[in-house]
Amino acid sequence: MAFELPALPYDKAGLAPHMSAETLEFHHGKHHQAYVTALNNFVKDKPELQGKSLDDIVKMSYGKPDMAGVFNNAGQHWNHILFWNCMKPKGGGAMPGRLEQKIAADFGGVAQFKDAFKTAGATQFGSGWCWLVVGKDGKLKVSKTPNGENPLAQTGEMAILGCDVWEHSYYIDYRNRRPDYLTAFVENLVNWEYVDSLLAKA
Ligand code: MN3
Repeated sequence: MAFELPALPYDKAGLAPHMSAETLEFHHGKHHQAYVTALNNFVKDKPELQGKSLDDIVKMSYGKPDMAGVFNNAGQHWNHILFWNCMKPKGGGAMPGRLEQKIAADFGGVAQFKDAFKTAGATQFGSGWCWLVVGKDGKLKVSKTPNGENPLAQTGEMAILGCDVWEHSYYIDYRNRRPDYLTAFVENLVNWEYVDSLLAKA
């Protein structure tokens, strides 16, 4: 069965003014769609990928030079599915209590976590992602990855929040001001209830 571009869980204009309908039109409708199309073309030509889940393809193609094209597109499909679900109209604001307590325990406070997350995104050189991850030791941590890589591929750990810092995610709305985009993401876009639901599953 072919992979499909998931519908956005909100209206294209629903994240404005922090993320415009034009950004979502290109980012979801063009960029994410292109990853899905390319992934399906690889799967069609590679019997060993057929019938595999997206998680399996991400893990089995990571770090293999002959599977680089497969990995880049599978990784980006995985990353964007999380990213769209991690945002909502009128996002940001207060976190559910369980999530806030866990973040306070592992980072020393919500403000410290937000600083660490934004710094990871701002210092990722070139294209990539920043993450809030449930580590193997059960503690939350922040990380960053280049291009289409993600914690699932690198360590098998579960990301419960991801922010795209490829230029296509912010250049229409923020031009070169990646830190401003990261602040808007954390303060006005994140769906903390969704992040909390992933923490509960981890
Ligand atoms: Mn993107």
